[in-house]
Amino acid sequence: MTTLRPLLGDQLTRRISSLVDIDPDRDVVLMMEVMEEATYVRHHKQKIAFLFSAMRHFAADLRREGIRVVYVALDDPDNTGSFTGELARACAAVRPDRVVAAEPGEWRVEEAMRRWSAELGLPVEIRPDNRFLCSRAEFAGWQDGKASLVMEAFYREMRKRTGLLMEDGAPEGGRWNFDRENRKRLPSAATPPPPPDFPPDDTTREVLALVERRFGGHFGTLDGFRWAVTRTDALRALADFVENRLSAYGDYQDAMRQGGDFLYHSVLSPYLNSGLLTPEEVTRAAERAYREGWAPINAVEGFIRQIIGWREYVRGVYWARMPGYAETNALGATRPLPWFYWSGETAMNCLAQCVRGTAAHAWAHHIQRLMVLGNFALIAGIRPAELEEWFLVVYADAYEWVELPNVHGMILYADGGLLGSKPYAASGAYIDRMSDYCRHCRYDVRQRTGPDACPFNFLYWDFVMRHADRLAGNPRMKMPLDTLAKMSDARRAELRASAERFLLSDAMSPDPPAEARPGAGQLRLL
Ligand code: FAD
Ligand code: DLZ
Ligand code: SF4
Repeated sequence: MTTLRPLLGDQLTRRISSLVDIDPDRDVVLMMEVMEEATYVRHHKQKIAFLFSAMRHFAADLRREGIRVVYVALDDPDNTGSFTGELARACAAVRPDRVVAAEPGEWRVEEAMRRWSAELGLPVEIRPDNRFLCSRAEFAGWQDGKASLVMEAFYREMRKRTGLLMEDGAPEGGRWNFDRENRKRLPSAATPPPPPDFPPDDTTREVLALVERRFGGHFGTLDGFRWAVTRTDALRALADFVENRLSAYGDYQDAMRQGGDFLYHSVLSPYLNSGLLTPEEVTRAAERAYREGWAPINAVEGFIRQIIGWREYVRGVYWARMPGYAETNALGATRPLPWFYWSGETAMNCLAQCVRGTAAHAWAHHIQRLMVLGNFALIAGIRPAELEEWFLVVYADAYEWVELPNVHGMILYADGGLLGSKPYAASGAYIDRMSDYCRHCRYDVRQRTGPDACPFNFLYWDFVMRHADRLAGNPRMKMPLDTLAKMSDARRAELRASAERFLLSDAMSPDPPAEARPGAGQLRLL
């Protein structure tokens, strides 16, 4: 019996369920570079280049093992441009008895996969995606009947299940969570060692040229492409993080610095999400560092929580709540996304820095995504679908299963609090406390109203005023609501007027400036 095994671009692990029982003498693996996937949103150029190069290297590894691979390159003249079209073409050539695939990461693709059997007239088996520690079915069982889904409760279950950082059934260090220790400012003398660069080989250079040629107008730059594109190099990136940055990861997890794009973060998300690294090996490597005494508990617990807690949890929420999850807009946000999210051209230095880093690396660290890029969109009332598309486009680690719950739920509170217990809204004071961005900014973070006031300040209070009724019962919003209650009417009116002036100004325009529009020369995308 011949089995055709389609393998998607984010399933690049030899241990994926669709390959575990492969018969190299009869079976065929199908890998496809297709326009539909490259353009359903206009992904950052580095995201496309990273995946195409990693796919080509993975196909070469399979072939070295003696496995037959049908690899459809983007420029193949017969390429139909879609997974379904390419699967039909491969079926006509290979004539398999059946098709075996692993669950995809996105609802959109799974809908197409569910139609494959009828369209091809062949048995199609879709196996559980074993790149995660908690299956969709297990998560569905855990969340069943719960009105709100508390990540910390899920995380503790995962600690017990995996045995990570557990000692005789109790959490290592006597506590489940060391987050309180993980909010330090970065001292000016600290010099975080940068993550390693992996210079492009011939395959990557070919892909970079292809991407520039076919996707030159997409967001971002290919200059300085630094990603590992093989499992061997991804393992090197993991070892480098554990050796050089993990020990300070906890302390400075929430810190930001002008020009410091990576700080002590692992920068492993593109590898985890494409299959080059597994969550087991990454978390075990961190745990080993703790047991061998190179990294403290607050760093290792914090890092492991992101992976077996947040990562598994958001993926569980996505599959348990789709497709309805994407449709809600609990705060009724309708403002279009300002153009500066694409150009980086804004006088708000924190936002300019985060967009610049995103364009340069197709990556930004968590607190930049959460407290700068996300927080601004929340308090300015940006329409969820527009911000979701932006986050899906710009990051090399972005797939809908992880992007959507983070943006729709954690950032925008568009799910009405299913995922987060309160909106992550903050004024400029938070950004000032955790970074040096404000020192380089044209706005004054200490002023709350007027032309020089930091826009995060009046937008924050305007947000609290707009949603005061809805947030009134939330104990985590008590402090700002009490402060608001003590404010005079005149003060409130001033804050509202500053917010309104700013929101209606050119600074918030969703359109590129006239000189950057097509027809007025090259469209300026960073
Ligand atoms: P580290 O800080 O070193 O953390 C280790 C790992 O934990 C990460 O590699 C990642 O796999 C996992 N992780 C950490 N936080 C989260 C989280 N909130 N959700 C899921 N996994 C997490 N992460 C993505 O992988 N893809 C996305 O599209 C994505 N979009 C985000 C959008 C917003 C608005 C926010 C607030 C967060 C988003 N995240 C996303 C989570 C997080 O910001 C990134 O995983 C992290 O910045 C990746 O860098 P790192 O590998 O150095 O992470
Ligand atoms: C993101 C992406 C891109 C840009 N291109 C491809 C591709 O050409 N071929 C492919 O197999 N996968 C690609 N991907 C990743 C897919 O979008 C991803 O596998 C689906 O969204 C399912 O998670
Ligand atoms: Fe951002 Fe406000 Fe600080 Fe400027 S002053 S960097 S806008 S927080």
